[in-house]
Amino acid sequence: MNRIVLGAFAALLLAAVGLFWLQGRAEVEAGAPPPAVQAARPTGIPSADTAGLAGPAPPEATELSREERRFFRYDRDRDNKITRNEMLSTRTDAFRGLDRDGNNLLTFEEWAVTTAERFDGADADGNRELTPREFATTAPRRTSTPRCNC
Ligand SMILES: [Ca+2]
Ligand SMILES: [Ca+2]
Ligand SMILES: [Ca+2]
Repeated sequence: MNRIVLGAFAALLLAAVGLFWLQGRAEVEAGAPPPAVQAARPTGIPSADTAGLAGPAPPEATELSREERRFFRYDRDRDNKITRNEMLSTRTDAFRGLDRDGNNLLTFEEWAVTTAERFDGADADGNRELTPREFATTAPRRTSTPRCNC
């Protein structure tokens, strides 16, 4: 008899647990956020019908005239005026290249440095004179490719 009562009690207990479980699950589903809507994924390469459409023109810089480019080459501070120093500053690098001792004075030797170096290079015996043979080494080199007379 006890077994029957115990079995019935166990069956009622299992039914109660099952009912409780089902009810708890239903409450969780009711409080759950709505399922995310799956956006339709594009397939293949996107395309659009652009016939008859035109986009905005891309930006373009205004073209400077040849004279404006020449002017701005000298106008270093872009104040639309060329000072004497700005005009002469274009010659500074060339002057400094010749002023070997850096004293801001240009001697004849410094000014004629290319010719002086060519003489010194040609004077093989170092006697400060060039023979015709030594002088011949100062001739400009000819290019091996013939010039086109087109
Ligand atoms: Ca200026
Ligand atoms: Ca000097
Ligand atoms: Ca010589």
